[in-house]
Amino acid sequence: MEQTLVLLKPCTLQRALVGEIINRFEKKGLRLAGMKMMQLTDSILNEHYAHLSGKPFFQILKDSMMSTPVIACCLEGIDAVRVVRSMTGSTNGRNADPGTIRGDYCMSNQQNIVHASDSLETAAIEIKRFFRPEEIFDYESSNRNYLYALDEH
Ligand code: IDP
Ligand code: MG
Repeated sequence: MEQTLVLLKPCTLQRALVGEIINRFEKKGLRLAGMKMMQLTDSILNEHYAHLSGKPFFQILKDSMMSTPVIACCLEGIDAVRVVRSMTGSTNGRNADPGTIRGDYCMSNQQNIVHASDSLETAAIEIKRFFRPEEIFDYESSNRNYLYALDEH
């Protein structure tokens, strides 16, 4: 099973969409392996958004991500990284396809509801960045044989 990291951004808490977004992932069949509220810091955001450090919006992005706590989720499933990215949609909510989270819930390029890991390698790094090992849970799920066929495990 793959694991991927999702952050529910401050805009999602402010707009009271936390339950609705988590509901989408749950309904899809992704399993929560970890979830917590946390206040992000400049240093974790410098790491997390290092690929954007030269961009003019870098500071605004970091300030926005620190404006309230976020909800960090570790989601698990077969092909979870790709599935969650496709449910998330394009970065800019105005361009994201209807039916995706960003396409359905936002109008912004930056206040775009969720962060989602973009590759298996990134997901492993990001889960470690936001969770301690004991905060990720491997528990029995009774519906596994109904979420997946026996030969998909
Ligand atoms: P992603 O979240 O779709 O993976 P990235 O390029 O990794 O997109 O950018 C990380 C975050 O930085 C985006 O989710 C968004 O909040 C913000 N961002 C990216 N590009 C822009 C931009 O051109 N203007 C403003 N904010 C941006
Ligand atoms: Mg990204």
